[in-house]
Amino acid sequence: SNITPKSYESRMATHPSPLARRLFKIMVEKQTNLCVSLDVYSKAELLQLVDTLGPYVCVFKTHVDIVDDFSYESVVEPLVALSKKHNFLIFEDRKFADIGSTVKSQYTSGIYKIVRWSHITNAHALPGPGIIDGLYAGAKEVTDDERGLLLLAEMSSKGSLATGEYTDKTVALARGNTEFTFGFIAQNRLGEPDEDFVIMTPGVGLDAKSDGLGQQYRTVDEAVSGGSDIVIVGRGIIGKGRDPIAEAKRYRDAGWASYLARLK
Ligand code: 5IU
Repeated sequence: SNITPKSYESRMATHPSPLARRLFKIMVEKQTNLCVSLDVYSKAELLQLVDTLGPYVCVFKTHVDIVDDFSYESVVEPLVALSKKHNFLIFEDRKFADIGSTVKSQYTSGIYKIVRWSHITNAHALPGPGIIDGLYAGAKEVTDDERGLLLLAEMSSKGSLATGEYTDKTVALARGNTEFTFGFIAQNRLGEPDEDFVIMTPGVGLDAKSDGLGQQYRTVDEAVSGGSDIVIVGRGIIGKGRDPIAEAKRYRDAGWASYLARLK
């Protein structure tokens, strides 16, 4: 759809998902639509990046299963404390893909217990509506806090199979529970003009076009003018040889400028 999304402020008042309303509030207060992706191996590095970049982001995206020295007490507890200190949401990029019963267990149990601390998570639409039902049941069972799910409607990687009819059917699935399924990981705005799905977009970089392993980068402005609400940036900010604070400011400023331009 080429309809321009409304302001974050107005969507903060009307979105069907409590989690999305909380997210828009943070974005408006901090004037940022930047999500930093933290694919790092050590908990010390993870927590240090979160504390220094916290002021510039609305969301941190994690892959806690790649942290070599992970423990719940030494990673999750300080991460949750930092989310309160800096007012951001946590997005564990778990990409669930199994049947409802299994994903419910994966979301709530094991060493990660994702639902307890991650405000946002994501899932493939491949298994059908049971995957949403399972995750929603897990959230309701474990916590009274707001939780939200993003479906993977499109991917940034070269040759992705999530296109066309698959993407359309993913959008249709999300309509079944918009209180929980508040948006998509996607490269473009999705849904009808009268619907409000939050679009979070990976594959954003201002310096590189690709990474040699299938990742494809677009600029911040390409993403936001195409309907992205939140840009997800990893190595462009925390990659080897970069100054993470300087880069976070650069991407935050670029993201907010593109958002303001889109409103005009
Ligand atoms: N990620 C993508 N593309 C996608 C999806 C997830 O890059 O389509 I779905 C993840 C992978 C990585 C982050 O954790 O987003 C992007 O990191 P870089 O900005 O370093 O490429």
